[in-house]
Amino acid sequence: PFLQNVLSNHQFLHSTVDTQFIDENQELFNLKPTQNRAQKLLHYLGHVMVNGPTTPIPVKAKPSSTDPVIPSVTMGEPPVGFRDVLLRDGPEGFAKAVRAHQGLLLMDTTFRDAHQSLLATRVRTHDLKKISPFVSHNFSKLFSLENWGGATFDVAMRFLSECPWKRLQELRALIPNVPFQMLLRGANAVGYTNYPDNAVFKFCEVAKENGMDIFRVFDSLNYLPNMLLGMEAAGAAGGVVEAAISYTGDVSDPMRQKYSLEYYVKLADELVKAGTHILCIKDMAGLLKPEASKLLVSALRERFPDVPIHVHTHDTAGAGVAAMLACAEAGADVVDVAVDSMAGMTSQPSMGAIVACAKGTKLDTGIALEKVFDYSEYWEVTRGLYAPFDCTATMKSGNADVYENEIPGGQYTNLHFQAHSMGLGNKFKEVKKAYTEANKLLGDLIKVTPSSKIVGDLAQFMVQNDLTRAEVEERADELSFPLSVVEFLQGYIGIPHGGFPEPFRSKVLKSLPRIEGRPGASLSPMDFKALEEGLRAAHGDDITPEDVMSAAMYPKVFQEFKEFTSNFGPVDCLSTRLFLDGPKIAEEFEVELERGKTLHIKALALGDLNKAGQREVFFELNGQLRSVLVKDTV
Ligand code: 3PY
Ligand code: ZN
Repeated sequence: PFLQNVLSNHQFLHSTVDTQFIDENQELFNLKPTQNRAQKLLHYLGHVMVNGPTTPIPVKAKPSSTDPVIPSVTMGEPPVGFRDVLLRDGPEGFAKAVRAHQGLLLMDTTFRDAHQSLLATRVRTHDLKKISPFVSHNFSKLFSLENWGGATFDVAMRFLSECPWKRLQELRALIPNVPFQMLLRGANAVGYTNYPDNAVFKFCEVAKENGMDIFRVFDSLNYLPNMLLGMEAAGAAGGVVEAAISYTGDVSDPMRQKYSLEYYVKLADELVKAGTHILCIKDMAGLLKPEASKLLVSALRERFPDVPIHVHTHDTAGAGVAAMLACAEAGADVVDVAVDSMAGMTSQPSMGAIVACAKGTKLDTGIALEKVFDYSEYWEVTRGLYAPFDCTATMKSGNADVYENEIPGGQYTNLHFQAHSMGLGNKFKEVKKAYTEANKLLGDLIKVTPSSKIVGDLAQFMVQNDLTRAEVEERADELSFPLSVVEFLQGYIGIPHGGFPEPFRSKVLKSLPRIEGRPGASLSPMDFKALEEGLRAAHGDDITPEDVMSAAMYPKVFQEFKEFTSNFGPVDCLSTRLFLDGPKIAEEFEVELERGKTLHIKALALGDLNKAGQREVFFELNGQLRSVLVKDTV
């Protein structure tokens, strides 16, 4: 780099060089690390060896040292699957085929919601890719594979330093026959707040182009105008629209009137009228008991004989298998499961259990149980690599208290982690109680991202300040509430069923402005051209339309992700153990940068701390000695 600096120096090129040249041109010493991918990866590995993991680790456990065995796959093309039907007959034809199918269909959530709920969304593309050919060859009977959306988009860039679009492209290439499904947070797309309408439309368009098939669209308040916007965006992109009614309360309890059977049926009417291809009940907290399943699904089945019904749940209380079988009995076409070793607790119910229970009945899934065992074994060992994020480090079981606090699966584990990281395991009970109270304060909401975060923020505020519901209500005009709570009351994410809680809202907001109607309607469109130009100026010319969408959704996270990879290279090529923990001294390993380009690396030694607070880390790279200097920040 020094020589390059000299050779590109204006004075050096255009004048006689004398001995003062170097003294006068100190910028020659701005030595940037070389642009070589291998050297950048050594820099990353050296950094992890000296300073530990770059991603926040919630529990002390280390990644397991056992490597997963990839089950063998037969040669040749995978069998025909529902994606072939979709490509041939379009979304309407696909919906008809689903409805006409005999037996129960499954969506596998292992690639998305299961690890979002159990492993803090940390599963990397590296491990998803390895098992993808097996899924394609042995699970061609799946209705879909959920592998994108929800929190995966944000976490991929923020914590895994990998591109979420590349995940989609790579999985698509490996699994051509099973439809891919994503979770779209309606007008919030894959974020936590409403985006301008054109951003939601463009997002769906680019997602579809990159291989997404089915868009499960929900709104965290079941606010119809937001849902319709998301449905329109997914439909305009050519995707299968699966409008999802978020479920809360208990339709089998006559005492719970706010979210009654009539409420859900009326909402379903609107979604079917708006042309949804598939109707989904999204039970994000796992509250749908078998009796409620029977009531709700049979009411919808009777009213919409031609619309496929798809049910999502979480197994937090442990009743997930029973509930999904009850849904199927009552006429649901598809239910959500995760492979056994990634199922249960706050994740989805077990695939193996449902496949086994349905076998030989009219609900037979046609899936071979032995293949489920192999799939599960891969995930059992792979899950060990994510031990630092595994909720089972502290949480030992599900809990039927979810029927009371109604905390969604993913948030349940998050709050549990948070309570434990405060050093007080028994604080969790208090947080859950406060969550129940905070929900009542806010008027008994549908709770799912982002409304669930608002309730969680208020709960934490109450715990931290030792406030009861009555005290919060009484002192609402003087307390300084979390911003998310204030913005919710201003109408930033839409209008809740039954309206905002009064007089609480007026006391909190005083003269603050209120948004009337759908929030996105008053946001000016996003200027994609300007955004793209800004990105090119900041990061160079290889900005893709996918990068523009990443920046549109998460501007700061995207910028940090680009900076990270420009320093540390393609860390997504590293195995998960190396990514999280770095190599041990004397460890030899290979890193495949791309097909046919593999690095052979050996970690040799870690130098002593020098005067500048750095350590030199020595490697052998393809037989040659290399070293990197790393600042020791520990
Ligand atoms: C998400 O929005 O990420 C969810 O999983 C909601 O259930
Ligand atoms: Zn879920």
